[in-house]
Amino acid sequence: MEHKPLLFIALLLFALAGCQPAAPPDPGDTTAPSVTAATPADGAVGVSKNDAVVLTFSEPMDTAATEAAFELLAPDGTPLPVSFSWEDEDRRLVATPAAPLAYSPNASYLTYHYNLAATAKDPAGNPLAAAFAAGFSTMRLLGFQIESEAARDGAVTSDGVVDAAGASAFLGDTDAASASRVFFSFPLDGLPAGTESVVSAELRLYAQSATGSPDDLQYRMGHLAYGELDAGDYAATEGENQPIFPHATGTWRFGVRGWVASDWDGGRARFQIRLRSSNDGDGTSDGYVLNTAESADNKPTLQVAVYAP
Ligand SMILES: [Ca+2]
Ligand SMILES: [Ca+2]
Repeated sequence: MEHKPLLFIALLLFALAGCQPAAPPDPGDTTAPSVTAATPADGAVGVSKNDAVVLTFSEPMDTAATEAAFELLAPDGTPLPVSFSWEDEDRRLVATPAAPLAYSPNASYLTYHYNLAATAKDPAGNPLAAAFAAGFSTMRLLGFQIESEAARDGAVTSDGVVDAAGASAFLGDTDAASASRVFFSFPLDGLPAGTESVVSAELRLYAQSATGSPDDLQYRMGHLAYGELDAGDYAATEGENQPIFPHATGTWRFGVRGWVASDWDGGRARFQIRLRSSNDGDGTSDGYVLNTAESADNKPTLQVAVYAP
């Protein structure tokens, strides 16, 4: 008989220790939980393909019931598989799509929806005050034609002559020791704010005529940032440059996605290039006459497609 109180205390301690990890629902909680924040916000545009849906609640939630009440719907209404995680002591639900979201292949919006039914509840069993619903749109593929900047395109010769105002610019050699290089500059500040990536970029130049034997020379195109056009740009240090093989008058097309993307991603205001040639030393002028932005037609252009809001 004398041992009974000790045994009771031991059992009580054991029971308390066993109970501690699982806090029981608060029977006094009669307050319905609510959604206090949600991203992407209803009506958001330009959502990235890897973004998760995040719902923040006014109190910790019954995670199983809340996950069961959630759905993410594709633009055609098909439910999409998601994986769930919880943050802030079960007050914030992160629903990550199992596969990246799709982007619109044109200027139309692709709109996704997500819903949380009122069967979501807190641990005391109080259901959500009201069902929650929102819709958002992902990035769109948008195309732009950008014209070369008249004040920044033109020719610079090895003799230091700068011509930024002419309606044409000569690419080639001028005598045994001299040559002329051409420059083009395309502003990127017309691309939409929030542009996520440059999908494609094609440079279109127009050679209106040829001089001498242009095929006797080799040509290269270099990526550089020359700012305003001045005499020092003739020999300015360029980044990457690549051989080009024009071999005819008419429209020249060059894929320049990597260069334009690096300018955009680097926050630069414009995409600038220089074309130059070798000198065959025959003492006569050889090369091509290219249109500039001052030309009446067939202006130099950059055709760009981007993923943007
Ligand atoms: Ca010009
Ligand atoms: Ca020559």
